Amino acid sequence: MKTSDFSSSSSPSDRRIGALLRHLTAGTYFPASDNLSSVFASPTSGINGGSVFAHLVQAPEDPILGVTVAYNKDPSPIKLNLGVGAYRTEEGKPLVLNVVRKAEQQLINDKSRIKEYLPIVGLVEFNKLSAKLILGADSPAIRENRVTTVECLSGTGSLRVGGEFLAKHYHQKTIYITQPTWGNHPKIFTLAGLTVKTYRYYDPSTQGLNFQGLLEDLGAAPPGSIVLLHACAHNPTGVDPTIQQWEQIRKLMRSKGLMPFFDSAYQGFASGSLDTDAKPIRMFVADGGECLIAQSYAKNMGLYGERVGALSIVCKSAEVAVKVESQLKLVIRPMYSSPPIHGASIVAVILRDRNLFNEWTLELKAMADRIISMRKQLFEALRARGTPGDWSHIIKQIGMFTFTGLNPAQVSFMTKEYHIYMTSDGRISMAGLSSKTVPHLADSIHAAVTKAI
Ligand code: PLA
Repeated sequence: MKTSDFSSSSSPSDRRIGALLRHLTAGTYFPASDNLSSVFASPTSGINGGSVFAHLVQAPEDPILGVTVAYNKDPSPIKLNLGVGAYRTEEGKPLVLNVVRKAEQQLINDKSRIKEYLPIVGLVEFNKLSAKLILGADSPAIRENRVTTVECLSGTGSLRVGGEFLAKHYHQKTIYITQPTWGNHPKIFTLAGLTVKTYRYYDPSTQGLNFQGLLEDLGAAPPGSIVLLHACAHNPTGVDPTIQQWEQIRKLMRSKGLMPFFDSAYQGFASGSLDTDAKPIRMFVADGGECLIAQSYAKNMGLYGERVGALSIVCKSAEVAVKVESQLKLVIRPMYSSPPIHGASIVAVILRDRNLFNEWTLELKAMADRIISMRKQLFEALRARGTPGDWSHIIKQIGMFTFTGLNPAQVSFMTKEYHIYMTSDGRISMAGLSSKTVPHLADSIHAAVTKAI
């Protein structure tokens, strides 16, 4: 069929198609003289007329988010999702914080609010308040205008933007991440264009920190390398360095010019205090050196699906910070143009208002306390059952997760026999447990351990 076939046709739709084709053939899409019959006979050109994507293999589900997919398919009434780190109430329900509801109401009532695009860097007030929250209101770096903060798509987006920025503008392209770490870290940084290496962190024999190994590996890293540090509540191990150990890490890293990149996904969730959980970051900032910080409001404000977070880069001078921000904009603009407005507005309302802020800290503390109480209950339940092994790490570990030490076969047994869903590395989200479900989990762990799978 030729282009001209449409122009002589009488039906309005054919005439519209004819006009479209004349437009296309006159432009740069097709040479004007081209016979376009193949466009209509076979819109895409896979083998034997099949899909051009037919060769794709089925990709595996994400190791963490895929657990929820499997959980959703299970019809069992006793099923329990301890995979993804998402807070649940004692009733097993997702929680929207009261302060978040109040902030949203304020936003709805404010008729002057509009839905225009935000600037590339996001909501400016949110950025300022986020920097204050993580660095402290009295931070000299903020006072001296040495910090640039951009709103990003939650923690993940902040890590990705930071990674892309470093890959483009930092002289060292290798990032060291803890062994083990959150499963998305290596993917984020590899796709950002960095080379990912690991440093020793967790010692399975003590179920604690391998501090000696950590110091050795960071000591052997090429000068200037980037080092990813979990600010608090290490995922998946729940093992954090002590403040004294942090100080040693800081001294070593600064002496070798290693670049700290903090992932702060759980501020307030570890200790229940926003300031305590930010301490390691503030120690690094206090020495006047540079660093990057990725913040997430998913967990501490329960804003998971709003995708709200921030990337801060602490620089040596205000002059450098301005240039850094200009380059961050060049990273962000072609990636997603500008970030969403709603979540950042909620956070800004809460952080700017003293009463709402105080209410938030109480709700946050209540979440952290409930998780700590789940740790105690699970530990006690295993002790009561006489489950073989030392389970004291359940109460020693910090934050959302317990790294149980259960192996993949035991995890798969617990899923099959008890409908308990968790990641295959033996991590359980303590935030998904409740007093009602602790006995069921303890039974399943007991069975998995005593059956010696
Ligand atoms: N960094 C760490 C260490 C995390 O554990 C997570 C989330 C993020 C960043 C990113 O969170 P955000 O993008 O939602 O802000 N980890 C979860 C969820 C809670 C996930 O895997 O996406 C987890 O279950 O490990």
